[in-house]
Amino acid sequence: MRLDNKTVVITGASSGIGKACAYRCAAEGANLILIARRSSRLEILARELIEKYSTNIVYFECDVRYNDRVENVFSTLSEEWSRIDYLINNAGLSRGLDKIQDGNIENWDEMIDTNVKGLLYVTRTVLPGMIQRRDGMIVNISSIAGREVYTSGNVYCASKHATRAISKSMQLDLNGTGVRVCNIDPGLVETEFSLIRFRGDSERAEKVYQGYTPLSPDDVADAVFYCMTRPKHITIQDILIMPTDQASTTVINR
Ligand code: 8X3
Repeated sequence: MRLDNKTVVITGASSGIGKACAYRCAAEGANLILIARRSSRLEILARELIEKYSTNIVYFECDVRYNDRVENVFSTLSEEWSRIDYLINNAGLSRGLDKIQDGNIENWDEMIDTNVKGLLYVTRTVLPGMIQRRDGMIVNISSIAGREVYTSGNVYCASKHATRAISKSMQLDLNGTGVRVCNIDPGLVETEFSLIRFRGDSERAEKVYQGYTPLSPDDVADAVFYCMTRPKHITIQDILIMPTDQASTTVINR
């Protein structure tokens, strides 16, 4: 099954897992609505994908922390883009790795506002159309940190536990509507995740992925694509995808 004539929204599409999903969906024939904070990157990505796969793409600079901006993106979509088949809620980030007693309030706000509230805002905006058509799928990219906590992971882990709870809640609330919800929890994926967490400290960030083979963004995009292409009577509710060398958030064979 390909994604020909399907429209896919991807948040956090400018890098990492979001970008890999954009590549995979474009390769499979989907039309893409790409959303991220960094529009210069989206512009380059859109150009590459159009050149390579001749797919239809629109992109929007939008910080999902702000509901009015999210609503504005979707209200400006033309008729041909208004039927959204898939929403990949990927936008998310981590800031800092500090004990809770040393926590930085701005970091906490940014993680909770993006990972939890941003996901809710986009979902709330896209869902009515899916419910009306009795068709659609939401894929929430959460994390192993949504299942376990680790020292100094506190608020990031809390935000991902929330994502997981929201996925489960959506599965309950949307039961019978025809809308499917998949939750994907990756372990360590080599992306800009750690560079952003450590605010550009590349030496510290690189260490996170040394001495073992982490997941690649394409590995996760592959799992997302698997969920997206199941027949309509099947929902993959939950996937935990880990590097073979990672047994838990803290047990890694380096
Ligand atoms: C990222 C995985 O273990 O660094 O979501 O929190 S972890």
